[in-house]
Amino acid sequence: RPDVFTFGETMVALRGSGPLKLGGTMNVSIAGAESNVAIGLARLGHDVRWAGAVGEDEAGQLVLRTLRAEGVGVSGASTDPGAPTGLLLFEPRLPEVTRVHYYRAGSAGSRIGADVIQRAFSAAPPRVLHLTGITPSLSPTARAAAGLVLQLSRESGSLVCLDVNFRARLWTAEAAAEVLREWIPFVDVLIASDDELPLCLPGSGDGGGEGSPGGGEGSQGAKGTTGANEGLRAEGAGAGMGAEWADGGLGADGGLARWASEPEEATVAGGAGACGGAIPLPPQEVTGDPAATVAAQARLLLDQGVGEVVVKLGAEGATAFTHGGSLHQPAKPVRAVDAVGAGDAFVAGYLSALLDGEGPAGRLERAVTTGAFAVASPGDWEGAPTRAELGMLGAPPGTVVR
Ligand code: KDG
Repeated sequence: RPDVFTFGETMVALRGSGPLKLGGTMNVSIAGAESNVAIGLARLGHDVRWAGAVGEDEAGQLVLRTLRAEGVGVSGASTDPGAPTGLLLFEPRLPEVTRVHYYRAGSAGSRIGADVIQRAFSAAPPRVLHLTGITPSLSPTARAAAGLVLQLSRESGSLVCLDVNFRARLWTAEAAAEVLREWIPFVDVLIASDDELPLCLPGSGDGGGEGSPGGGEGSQGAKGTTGANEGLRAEGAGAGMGAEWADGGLGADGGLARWASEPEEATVAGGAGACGGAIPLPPQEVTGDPAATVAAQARLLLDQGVGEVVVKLGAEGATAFTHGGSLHQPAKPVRAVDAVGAGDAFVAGYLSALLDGEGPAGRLERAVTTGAFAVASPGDWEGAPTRAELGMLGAPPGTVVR
């Protein structure tokens, strides 16, 4: 079995060094939350497969060539002659605030269909399926594909990891909540920032029962974006997460069996949230104490069947919750260069340690480390560490590795 299968939209990414309207030069690369995770895992030596669609264009070739060069399996990827590869512009506006401009409505990646994904998944069911909440926002077909692969994972015994990754520029909180709540019963490891948790909790009037995650086409899907969407993404320094399990409850085996009942990034400038916008849904259980609110929300999700809830708390670090207890780990301090992609790096580190059979502390430690590498390096995935490089973090300033 491959270690990890993931799918989603990967775009050409152009990164400037200041305000876009002033012109100047841009760096050309690729970006996509799921392929960022895939590259992070491949750098750490895992067998990881990515599926998704690119246009029949040079941009698509850049995506596939880069993923291949990084050791990510792309045999399940497809080419759509009828649509272009999507485009993403990153505009750094402040040291810790990056503005994102999407040109992806109607792109090849957004038109991905369930049949292609089913073939890619079924060719080699993985130990772990990794999905993000970006994919269902792209189109009804992308949403259906994700729903189908969730179902297939259950049938094949693959562990399911979901990173909420709410993107306010792509859909509304209400539309996201409708999908995420449907998916929650299929999720083993849920990763979310604290402000994303309410999107996953049962809303008033929900039946709460477990149905199919398929998501009928034509139901609330993507917002139907037209051309450019802009978003403010503020991700910060230090991917958080050492410390205390209330009782060591995550299951020391670190095994990949579905947990019977069993974790991005960083400081968020101005409290904007990892998704760059306020999420207007009210938390289901609000107390005067934010930490208690998060813990209560995480418990509700555990009650919904999630094995483990990993909550990213920006500069405060991250906390993982299970039925057995909770573990908080502070962020690793690094000099922030570009925090975009830190959450994906965090997921890659977390899953890598999980695949290695590490216990909760080890998973969080690696997640924090890979997240910190991303924050300290320009680009979405370029700074991802190899296994041999993991120990570099924390070396004293001026260290030269000879
Ligand atoms: O996490 C970083 C990615 O989210 C970003 O680089 C591109 O996938 C992306 C998106 O949709 O925002």
